[in-house]
This record gives sequence, structure tokens and C-alpha cells, in this order.
Amino acid sequence: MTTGYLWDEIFGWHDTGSGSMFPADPLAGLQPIAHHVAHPDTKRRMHELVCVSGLIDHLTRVSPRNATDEEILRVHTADYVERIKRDSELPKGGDAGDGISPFGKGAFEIAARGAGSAIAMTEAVVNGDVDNGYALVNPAGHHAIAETGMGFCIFNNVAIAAKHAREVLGMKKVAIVDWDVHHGNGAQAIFAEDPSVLTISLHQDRCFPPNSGLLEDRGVGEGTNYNINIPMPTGTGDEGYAYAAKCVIGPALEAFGPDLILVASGFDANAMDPLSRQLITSRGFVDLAETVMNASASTVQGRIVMVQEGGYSPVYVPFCGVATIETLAGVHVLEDAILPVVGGMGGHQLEDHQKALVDHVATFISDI
Ligand code: 9RB
Ligand code: ZN
Repeated sequence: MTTGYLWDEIFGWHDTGSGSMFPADPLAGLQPIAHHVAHPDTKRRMHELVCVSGLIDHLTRVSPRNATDEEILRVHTADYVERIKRDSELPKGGDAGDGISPFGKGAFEIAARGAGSAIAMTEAVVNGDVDNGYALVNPAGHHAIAETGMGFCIFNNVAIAAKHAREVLGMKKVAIVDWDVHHGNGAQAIFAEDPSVLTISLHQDRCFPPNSGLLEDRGVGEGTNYNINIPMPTGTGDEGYAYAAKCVIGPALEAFGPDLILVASGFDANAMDPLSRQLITSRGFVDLAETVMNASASTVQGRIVMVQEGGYSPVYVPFCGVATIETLAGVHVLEDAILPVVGGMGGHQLEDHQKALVDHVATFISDI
């Protein structure tokens, strides 16, 4: 198995400002703080663990590149792209759209490089240069919709890669599996009416964006039945996630029969994340990755492209990332040093209310 891997130092230079996630406002009692919650150090630390653990020796580096305007415009409106370009030239930068997603000067080039890198990894996998791949990009993308960014996302990297796969690389059907703990609202909206792109989002029920990612959202018009939301109850652990993977993600992929699987890979469902209340460990991410890989063996000859999304525990994200990439590459080089703590917590067993939710979503699969 050859597994592609991509990280660019410039991703660590994405400036998210000094207001944790609430911009500093002394009159409202909001103090500045050294790091925004989405500060890129978390991802840089993941990259450094990939290197220090020796995992890098089992991976094939794929070169980053910037997405062209044409590639970005397959997903985003010209007005939005122009605004990001303009604000990106200002000495103090701007905001992706919701007031909590600040970016510094030069962010347009970094975001374009994130999107282009998702494309580069997709090309490497589709062309057979590597069997599968992991693009560790920053900023994240899965909340960005056509006309605006939000939730720390500027351009929707995975959606831009999916459009490229469809329109340039000749992939007839593309599946997007989003296991970031927050709802993959961007792909849901962008491909709502498109039955050639199956979007599956496994997320914490109504975590972010507010009231987004409901069970009932199953696509629009011709795209009906080609969007699946799995809004897991707050407090779900490894077994609940594994059950959702086994009962919904695997069977839905097999029913759809895509030519390529893209994974929006966030590590913020882990038990140490500050922006969610799920409980999973690196074992949970290994289960998710194995499920997608097993489904891919029978559908896309293993063609999986994982693209980094969220994850805000600087301590635990690196271990979850290494375990996930190890699974893609079929090697094991590092024990998860945090697992004895987070794996030993109660709450990993499948609970009745979690099972009921997953069983309900599983009934949607026969409509694909
Ligand atoms: C604030 C609000 C959030 C909450 C979570 C995220 C996670 C993003 C991610 C982003 C923004 C609301 C600060 C609502 O990891 N995606 O994968 N912000 N939440 N209102 N206000 C004032
Ligand atoms: Zn997230």
C-alpha cells in the first residue's frame, strides 16, 4: 500500500488572531488570549508527530499547490472570492464571514493552497501515483458554502476536490464522508441537488452550525436521498461511533458505489476537544478509517483521499492523526500515549439512545 501525505509549512502560518473564538472585547469582559482555538499549532504538532514517530518513512510525500481561481470558482461565488482576495491584502486581514473566523494578511494564498492541496492529493490517488492519501491542510473547509466562509473555514477544500474529480478527472460518482464532530453543512449545501455526490456527515447533534445537520435533511430535488446526516447524541464514545460506521457509513458507501471516496477528517470528536462533547479516542478514528477502507475495497479499489478539517486539542489531535494515517498506510509505528487515560473513561459502550438513532438512519440506505 502506498499512502500519500501532504503538509506545507505555510499552513502553520495561517493567522487566526488573539481572541480564543470570541474576539477580544474588554467592555464585554472578553480578554485577549495568546491563541485562537483554531491556531494552526495543533496541526503543525500533528505533522511533527508524523515525522518524529517515523510514520513519515512509510508515506509518499505529495507536493502542495495553490488552487487556481477557476478551481475555486467551481464551488464559490466570484463575489466571495474577490472579497477574500481584497481583505487578504489588508494589513490586518479580515474574517471569513461570521465574525469568529479571522484571518491575517496573505490568507487568500494559504487558503488557495489548502484547496489546491486537496486537489493535488485527489489527482495523485486517481492517477495511481499512490493508493490513498492524507492531505493535512489548513485552514479547514467543511463549513464554507458557495457565498461565504464560516466556522474557521475559508474555501471548501473537500468540495473543490470533489468538483475537480467529477469535472476534470472523470469520476462519475464521488462520496464525501465527513467525520468532523461538527456538521458538514458546506458539502450538504453545495451538492444538495446533485445525485452524483453522496454526502454523509457523522457529527454531534446540533453542535455547529446552530441547528444544522438534522436527520430530515436528505437532499433536494434530484439530490434527494443523496445526503445522509448522522447526528450522534452528545456523549457518544468509541462503540457508538463504530456502530454508526458499521451500520450506516459502510453500507451507504457500498449501496452508492462511488468511483472515489473523500473524507473530511476532523479529529474534534475526541474526548479532549474543547469544542465538542463527544468521547472518542484514537481507537474510534481507526474504526472509522477501517470502515471506509473496507467499503472502498469493494467499490473504489481503495481510492480514498482524506483531507484535514477541525480538531482543537493540541495534545490529542497528533495521536488521533497518526493512528488514522497508520490505518491508511497499513502500518503501526506508535502507541497512543494518551489512550490509557481517555480509553479508560466510562462512556465508550454503545447506549440505547445512540443505537436507536443509528438504526433509524440506517433505514435511509435502501433509498440510495
Ligand atoms: C460563537 C458561535 C463556533 C463553534 C464551533 C466551531 C467549530 C468549528 C469546527 C466554530 C464556531 C456561535 C462563538 C454560534 O471545528 N468545525 O469543524 N462558534 N459558535 N455564536 N457565537 C458568538
Ligand atoms: Zn469541527
